[in-house]
Amino acid sequence: MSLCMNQAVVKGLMACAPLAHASQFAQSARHGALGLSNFLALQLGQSSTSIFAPEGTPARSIFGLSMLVLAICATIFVVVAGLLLFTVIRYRHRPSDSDREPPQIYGSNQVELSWTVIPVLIIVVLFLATARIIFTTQQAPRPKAALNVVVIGHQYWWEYRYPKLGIVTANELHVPVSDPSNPTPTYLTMSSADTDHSFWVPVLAGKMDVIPNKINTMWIDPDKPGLYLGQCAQYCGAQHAKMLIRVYADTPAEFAAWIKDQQHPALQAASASEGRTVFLSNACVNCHTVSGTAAHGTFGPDLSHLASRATIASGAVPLNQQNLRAFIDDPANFKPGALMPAMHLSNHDLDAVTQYLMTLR
Ligand code: HEC
Ligand SMILES: [Cu+2]
Repeated sequence: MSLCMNQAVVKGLMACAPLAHASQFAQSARHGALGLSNFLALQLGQSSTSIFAPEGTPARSIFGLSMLVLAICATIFVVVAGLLLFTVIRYRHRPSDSDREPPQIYGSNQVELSWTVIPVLIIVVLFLATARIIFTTQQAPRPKAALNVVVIGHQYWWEYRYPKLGIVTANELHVPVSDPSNPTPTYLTMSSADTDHSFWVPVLAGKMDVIPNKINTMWIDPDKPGLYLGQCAQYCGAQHAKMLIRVYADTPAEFAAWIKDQQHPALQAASASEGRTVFLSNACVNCHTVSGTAAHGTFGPDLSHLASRATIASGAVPLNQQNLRAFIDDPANFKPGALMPAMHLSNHDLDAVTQYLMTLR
């Protein structure tokens, strides 16, 4: 985990420090350590996927730990580099030096003990601090009010199932905001339908691998309402980069309303009956489910409430009539390599089916 965390820090640094910030960085660095920590908090905290701006318990404890690791490593760097610099300058070659070799010292218990014992102590501290965070995160008592969501990774989209609520949705995860005085964390039970994926919403928690034939679990407890972004963090194929994660932390009222909407069977608007016929008479039904119809496919995302989502194709593009039509016409318009074939519908059918799907709130 500590290795993982270091990777996270490095990745976060690389991902969140665009070049435009380089000059500000230099400026802050000149103001010394305080400037640097301000820089980290302000500049890196601005990115919506910054590991330096945690908004939930697991992410916050991981952030604390990574700051400790960073501080210890920075101290070691300063001490070692300082001693090296001192030695290089103080004992540099001078014209007055003789060419004779200086006396060679073989074996020094003091020196050898110090460079064995000190690193061992540092490793023990890092190990204990990391183990403590792993245990407090994994063994945290699970409150009764906790929500359970099953997360299934697919090439290149996310399936979310709420077994107790009878809800199935895709790509946009809704969870209740968790009030620290009355926590309602969301427990994720995760597996994969095909290959390895990794669920990572940096502001909420660490990464969790999503692996076929294995069930992994994690929990999140966003304490502010809002949208939290993430990304599949394990290379899983051609469109891995467009396997985005959107977690909506809803207020209790919003969440209750969302549940109610999702529990309704899909709308059967009379105005869209032509598009429904196109949908039901094409291969769409083999891959997609629309509740209350004959479409029970599970290879692709559940479309029963497609129009209640803000994006399509796992966060690749915003949902609107134009994007939806272009996607159904040929998914490669946005996601070359997506596992939905271009269905070669006529323009007329394409318009009708797009209109139908836009009614599925
Ligand atoms: C062979 C299976 C297959 C068929 C047939 C198929 N799809 Fe898909 N569809 C998928 C997959 C897989 C995805 C997920 C693509 C991604 O995001 O990577 C998808 C995604 C979608 C999405 C975006 C859903 C979302 O929540 O982002 C829509 C809309 C959609 N399909 C509509 C249709 C329509 C309409 C038809 C019929 C004309 C159809 N599909 C036929 C497999 C299929
Ligand atoms: Cu993936």
